[in-house]
Amino acid sequence: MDGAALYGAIRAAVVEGDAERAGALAGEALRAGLDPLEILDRGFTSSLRHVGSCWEKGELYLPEMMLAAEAVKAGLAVLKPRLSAAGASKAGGAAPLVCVMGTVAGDIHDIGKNIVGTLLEAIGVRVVDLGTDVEASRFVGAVREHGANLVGMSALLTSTMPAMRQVVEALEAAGLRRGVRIAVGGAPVTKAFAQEIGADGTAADGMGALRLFQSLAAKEVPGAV
Ligand code: B1M
Repeated sequence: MDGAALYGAIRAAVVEGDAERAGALAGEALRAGLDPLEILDRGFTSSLRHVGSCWEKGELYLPEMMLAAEAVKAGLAVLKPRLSAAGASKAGGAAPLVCVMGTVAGDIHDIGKNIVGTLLEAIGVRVVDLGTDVEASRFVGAVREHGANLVGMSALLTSTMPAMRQVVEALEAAGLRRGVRIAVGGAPVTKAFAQEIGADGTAADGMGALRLFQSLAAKEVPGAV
């Protein structure tokens, strides 16, 4: 199969929620010499966005969206080692940094967070992944426990975006805010929102997140503890 046919097949596998086929196609696309970041973006995440808009229009049911997400995860698992290499070569360098990362309270979307985490690890950042539905107090505890100097939050729902502000406030209340740089992201998050809640920046995609974290790390980050 050529590139266009592979991307078509990946889209079909994601829409049909066929995780086994999605994983196999990710491997086939790598063997065909396609760029892992492009496979992720053109093949998998754009298909998931398509699934999301079909669901919004009532053309798909929630279980179908869940299966589509599982298919993307299967593809991501195959791409992960090669994505790490791509992230390292495109971003360059290595930084002795610790990032506490999580999807905020009330939100269980984790695909974007996992992609960002994978790329960060590729440039030498130690990522402490707290998972999904993470309360502000857990971010605070993890920053303290791991001496983190970076915090990354993800939110995909407009209703869970306010939880990001709560994390910033909780870090302030714990006296940890000055020691960390905070990045926020996820489809509904804007630059204006990031500024409004007192975060240090946001990015629209994985490579943007890498650039953001690198520029934040270049500023003086004393560490939380
Ligand atoms: Co959800 N969902 N979902 N969902 N879901 C959305 C977000 C939605 C936009 C769909 C739609 O209406 N079109 C909508 C939100 C509407 C809104 O709030 N305005 C929605 C809804 C409503 C819901 C439920 C409420 C549905 C329901 O139950 N009735 C429910 C909520 C559950 C909850 O969280 N409490 C729900 C559930 C689910 C599934 C479980 C089925 C599944 C998630 C599976 C999983 O993640 N394990 C799911 C999915 C798959 C989606 C869509 C289709 C795709 C999300 C995704 O993974 N995108 C989504 C539609 C859409 O986004 N268009 C949708 C791919 C991913 C790579 O992109 O996460 O944006 P993204 O990450 C990007 C960037 O944003 C950025 O880089 C990443 C890589 O490029 N980025 C960062 C992300 N985090 C970053 C952090 C950074 C920097 C950059 O710094 C720290």
